[in-house]
Amino acid sequence: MPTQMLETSQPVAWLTELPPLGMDAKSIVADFRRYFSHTLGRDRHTKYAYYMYEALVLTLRDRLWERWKDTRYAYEEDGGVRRAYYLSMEFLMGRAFSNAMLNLGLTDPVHKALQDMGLNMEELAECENDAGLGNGGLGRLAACFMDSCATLRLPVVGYGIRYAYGMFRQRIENGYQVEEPDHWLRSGNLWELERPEYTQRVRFGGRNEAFMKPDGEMGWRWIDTHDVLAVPYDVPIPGYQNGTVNTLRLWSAAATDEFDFEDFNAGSYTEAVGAKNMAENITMVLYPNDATESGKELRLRQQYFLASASLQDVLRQWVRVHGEDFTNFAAKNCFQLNDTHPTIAVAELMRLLMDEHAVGWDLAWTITSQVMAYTNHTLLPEALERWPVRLFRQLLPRVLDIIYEINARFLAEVARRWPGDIERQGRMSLIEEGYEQQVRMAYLAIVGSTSVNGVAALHSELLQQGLFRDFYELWPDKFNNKTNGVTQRRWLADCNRGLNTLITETIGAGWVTDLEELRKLIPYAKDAKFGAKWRQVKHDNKVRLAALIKADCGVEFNPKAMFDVQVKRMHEYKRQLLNILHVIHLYDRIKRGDTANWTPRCVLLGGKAAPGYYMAKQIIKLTNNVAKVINTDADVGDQLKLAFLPNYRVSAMEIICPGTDLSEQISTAGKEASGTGNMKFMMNGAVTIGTLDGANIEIREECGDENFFLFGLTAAQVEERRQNYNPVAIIQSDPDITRIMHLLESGHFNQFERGIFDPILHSLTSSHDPWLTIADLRGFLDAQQQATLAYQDQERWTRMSIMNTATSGKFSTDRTMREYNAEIWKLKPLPKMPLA
Ligand code: 26Q
Repeated sequence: MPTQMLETSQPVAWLTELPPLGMDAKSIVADFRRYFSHTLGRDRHTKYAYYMYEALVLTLRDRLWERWKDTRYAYEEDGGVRRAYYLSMEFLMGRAFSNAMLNLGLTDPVHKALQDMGLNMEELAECENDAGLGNGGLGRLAACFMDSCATLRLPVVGYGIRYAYGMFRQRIENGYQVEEPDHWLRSGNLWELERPEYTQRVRFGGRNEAFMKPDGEMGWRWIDTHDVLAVPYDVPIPGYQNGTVNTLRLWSAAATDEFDFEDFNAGSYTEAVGAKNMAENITMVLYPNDATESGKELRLRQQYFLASASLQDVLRQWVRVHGEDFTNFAAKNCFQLNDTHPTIAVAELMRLLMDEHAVGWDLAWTITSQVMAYTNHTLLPEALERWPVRLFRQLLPRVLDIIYEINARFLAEVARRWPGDIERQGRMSLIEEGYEQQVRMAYLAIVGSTSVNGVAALHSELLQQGLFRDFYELWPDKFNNKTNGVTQRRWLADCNRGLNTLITETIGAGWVTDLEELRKLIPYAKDAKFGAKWRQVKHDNKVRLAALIKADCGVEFNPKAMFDVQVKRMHEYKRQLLNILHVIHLYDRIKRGDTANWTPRCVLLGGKAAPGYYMAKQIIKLTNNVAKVINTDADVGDQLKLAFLPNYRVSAMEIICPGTDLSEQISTAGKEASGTGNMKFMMNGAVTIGTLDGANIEIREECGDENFFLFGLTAAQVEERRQNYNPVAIIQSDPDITRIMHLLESGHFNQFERGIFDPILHSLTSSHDPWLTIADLRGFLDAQQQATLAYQDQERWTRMSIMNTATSGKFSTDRTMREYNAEIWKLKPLPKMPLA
């Protein structure tokens, strides 16, 4: 880490201000050649595409770097512009290469440059590992938000963790999921810039000590701590062809120097190195659960590490400009908490302001509760984060004291509002009593924030009426909805080049930054010539997807068949099982010769199961076993195929969603907060078969009932049905369902693996099945039949497909970010940049 400060050598302007780099093919070729030979030292004997990729990235990177600096300077104007910080344990960025090219406006010049050099773009792009620093929806949402903020020129900084191992890689062995570590940094990461000069120190352990402050008040010191360094790595986030490059700052843990000194001086070299390991463990691995991993100490360390390092970083920048005067802090800063994971920031900001910056409780609380905003992403009560008080006391004693004080003051407010309502105080307390006391992180987030939002209309409504009802009664104005979105740059313009070209030829390119413009396609839905071109693009995308499936699953998908896709994390509430039951039904029909007027289908599933989630893993196994039976049965042939794509990830979705006809969004109503895969499919012209859950409701509102296959109980009906649910009666009274269940129970899909699917069968037939799979099965089979009929009429299907794309404008994160900004952040867009 650099320590020597500049004294006599000052960086004068001409030293750091360079003339703009060329944005044409010729300049790119020149830089590429120089990087390849001079920087990388490669020659004509090179055998690895990676070095070509590296030379190209270095070329692109220079062009990012120069815009990045301009953006940083713009942030500093007028003593610093008001900023928002997006705090998230996950940023599921995927690949950066193609996106950087698109957003820099270099796609065509680089294409030409590579052509001139005789190189293949796809081959080079394949060299990049996905940055898989997230589990699924919540992490990818953060990534889409970053793209939209940069495109809207909003001064937003992302703060996250630079995990050495991202989301595990999934292999399938004998039908079962096997997890492998994702060492994504092995060959380095050209997209990041280490910034050791902004290292922060994060404390753990130790104890609280009281002392008398000069003014006679009592103060607290947190002493005997074990400290860890947080080293930032900055990742550039380019806006779409606007010269703005925002920052994603990812923290990596490192041992402090004194860590080593103490132990080295005691003569224990190995213990010292061991201790170093302990510190650096903090950012070693992403927790692969997309629900809470209860009570894991390392996870709490990660959360505090992110919150503390990020807040200290912001306070450092504040103090550098404003000194220790915090009166304007809330006017210039706000923090969006991506779920409860970084919520400890509420207590940590209180601690830093009071203990490190001598601010009194009242001002510290005014600031904190004005700058924090909380987004909830789940309705499953069991997924609400709770941490044992014992763990807090041991790891973060000073922070725990502050949480207790926040709680005491909060409960006094509750008592003032509802005098004598002890039960309500117990319900609303930040501390859950019981066998083991727990901190309720969601309640800490609500109490400490100025805004609480859900991620789709239904979800926000259910939060207010259910999970957070008491809080909604107390503070109705805090609660609001911000329906999710996805960025159309990655999820249409870049991943679906064919459709991009067709759309742009037809209605111009305005949709890339204003997705509502896709509505201009509506008149073309009835245009036969346009429809034929639309079908051709979809066909080409299906050919590409089929090649991926052939390569990774060994299964042949015929592009003429309907491509029916469900890719997402494996979860019982998402009901991949319901999908499999339909596939078994189709298989059963084929075997019975009930195939008059048949429409061939290729069904694709993909998704990771949390390593400890037994049922989710069994569902993967079932999918693979059913696939094997179907795909090897000569009677079935091309009429039906089933494949499970291993290692579902961002870069796979970029090939999957353009080639999908039918998008499966079939969660139990009231369980999927929003969903965002549903939006990617819609944008790429897939038609949805789905329940009235999450953002499906809004998708259907936008595209129209006639362009959506609806089935299933509503959220309200689901709650009612639980009271008297008898799946066995449903099975017995419906011959189709009887046969499906019989095939499963007879062991037809597990001939030599007796009993392995018993737990699945048991859950399906239990009157306590929380996901009510059998209750929705009849409706699902009927809706699937409707989809089949619609697909047989290719003109009709094409109209539905076009209408889905044409009405997907609402689901751009540009819209989502505008809403966050208008109602929560209130940021002024940065001025137009010189190098747009
Ligand atoms: C928490 C504590 C300890 C370990 C792990 C976790 C953890 C990690 C990830 C808990 C939850 C997650 C991820 C949740 C998630 O992805 N939720 C999804 O968020 C999307 C974006 O809002 C929604 O569209 C989905 O409906 C929602 O399921």
